[in-house]
Amino acid sequence: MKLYYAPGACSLADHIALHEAGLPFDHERVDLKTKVTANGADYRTITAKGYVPALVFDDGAVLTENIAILYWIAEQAPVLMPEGPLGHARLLEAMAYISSEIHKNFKPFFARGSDDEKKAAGEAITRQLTLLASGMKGEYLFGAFSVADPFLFVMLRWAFAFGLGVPEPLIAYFDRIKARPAAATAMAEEGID
Ligand SMILES: N[C@@H](CCC(=O)N[C@@H](CS)C(=O)NCC(=O)O)C(=O)O
Repeated sequence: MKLYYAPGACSLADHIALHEAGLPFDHERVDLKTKVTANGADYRTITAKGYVPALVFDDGAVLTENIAILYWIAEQAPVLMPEGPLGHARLLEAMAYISSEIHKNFKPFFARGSDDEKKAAGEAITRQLTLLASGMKGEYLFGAFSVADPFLFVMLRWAFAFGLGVPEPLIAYFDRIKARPAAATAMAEEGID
């Protein structure tokens, strides 16, 4: 299978999770401006959505959306998700919050929003990160590392890059994930630090 990614984009979460799961996979970079992949393919022929991530299986099936890809990875490596039906629902709950609330709020920073839009979005992100931090069960969101953690890691990486307020527990949390071999490998493969 192959992960299509852009360096430091939300696809970094899937990239880290695939390494955490120990799954063999290839990866190919996508230029999000031109929609051309490193091998010269038109990315829109791989997924009409045109955005990363996309995971292409050996039989040609294409899976998109961070929540779906991260959940699929956790199904292959159940150690990466909290146990039981409620645990699985809690994982989806956390990833839905990261995707539809936090990720969405970064839009003004990536799409040249006004200063007012960035200020409001930045404050909302800090509130949302604080809420997640208050529910943390230990070293990671659910105590043990799960696929929701690399997703939050990417949001934190962006928050630091844009100078947003990050609550204290998530600063140590960020460093903890960054020190994991899977994160170091994925970031080296994407050429970012
Ligand atoms: N709902 C999608 C959103 C993915 C997304 O926004 N990807 C961004 C990078 S973080 C992207 O590829 N943007 C380029 C574009 O939309 O043209 C998901 O969660 O997978």
